[in-house]
Parts: sequence; C-alpha cells; structure tokens
Amino acid sequence: MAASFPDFRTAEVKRKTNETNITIRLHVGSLRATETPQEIDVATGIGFLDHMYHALAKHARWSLVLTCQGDLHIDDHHTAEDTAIALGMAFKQALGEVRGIRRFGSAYAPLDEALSRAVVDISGRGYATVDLGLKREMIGQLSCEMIPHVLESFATAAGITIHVDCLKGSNDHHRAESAFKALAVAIRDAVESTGSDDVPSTKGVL
Ligand SMILES: [Mn+2]
Repeated sequence: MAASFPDFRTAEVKRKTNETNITIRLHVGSLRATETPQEIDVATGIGFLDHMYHALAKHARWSLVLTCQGDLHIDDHHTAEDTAIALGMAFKQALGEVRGIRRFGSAYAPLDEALSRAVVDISGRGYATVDLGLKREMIGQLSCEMIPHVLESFATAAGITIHVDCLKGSNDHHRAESAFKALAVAIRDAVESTGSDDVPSTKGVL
C-alpha cells in the first residue's frame, strides 16, 4: 500500500468473514510538524460511515486507508460493526505497548449548533458509554442505531475506555459528526508522547 506510511505506530489489518472483507492500514500520528502528511482514503460502501471515519482519522492525526466489501445487500450492520472492530484492532496494534503517552484525553467539539464531549482512557480495557441522542432512523445509508454500536465496537477492539456524549444540537448529522470529532481530538491527546518512557499506570503495565 502507500509508501508514505511511517514504519512506527503503523499497523496493517486484514479481516475476512462470510459477511465482510476488510483491509486497513493505519498510522497513529501526532501533532509534531515533522510527521509525514496525512493520507486518508476510506471506502466502506456506506457514504456517511466513510465520512465519520474520515473525520475521526483527520482530527486524530491518523493516516488511514480502509477498504471494505460487505454484505450491504442485507443491511449496513455487518459492514459498520466489522470495520469498527478492525479499526480498533489496527489502533491497538499500531500503538503497541502503552508507554510514554499521556494515556488520558478529553475534548469538546462543536459542529455549528451541535456540541459533543469525548473522554478517553488508553486503559487496556475496552469499555464504551455513548449517548448521542440521535432521532432519525438513518443518516444517508447508515442506521443511526449503528453509530453508537460502531463506537462501542471500536473501543472494545482497541482496548480503550471511551465516554462520548452529544450535549446538544438539533441536526443529527451535526450531532454525529461532532461526536466523532470530539473522540478524535481526545484520542489524539491521549496518545501524545510525554517525552518519557514511563508506563502511565500504578500497575506498571497497561
Ligand atoms: Mn452487532
């Protein structure tokens, strides 16, 4: 795949089942100016899901190439859930041993009238509470019920704890997008290097 991906904090995941066939290349970048430019190319077959993953990658400073051929003739469920699982696996693999990072991150992100908050702990334990208060059945070709499911599946596979809440907003597209952006910024901060080699846990391991 793309030659521009650095060889550190980079993972490649292939996940194939009877329902989906996914390839992911992920580089977990940082705010440092010396980083190579981001490369983001997401194609799941579900436009709004691509939009959310693109927002997550962009604002988390990831490079991400993700393709999925899923059973969209059934519905969006397997494609949405499985790409989130594979992305979580890639994140965990790319990050490697949790050492020398901040571990905790939190962020608010607005999108016009909508405002979301995300709190992240690179804990080694997958856990998610997600309250987005979405009212529509679908946004584009993505069921609104799948949006929390995507975030939960990602967190579980990544082994991280996330609390994501949309605090206000009248437009479901805005509410969802602000949630992914808040999560992105919180993750970006949580994985930022502290400059030390310390394991950020009283247990000595994460
Ligand atoms: Mn499911």
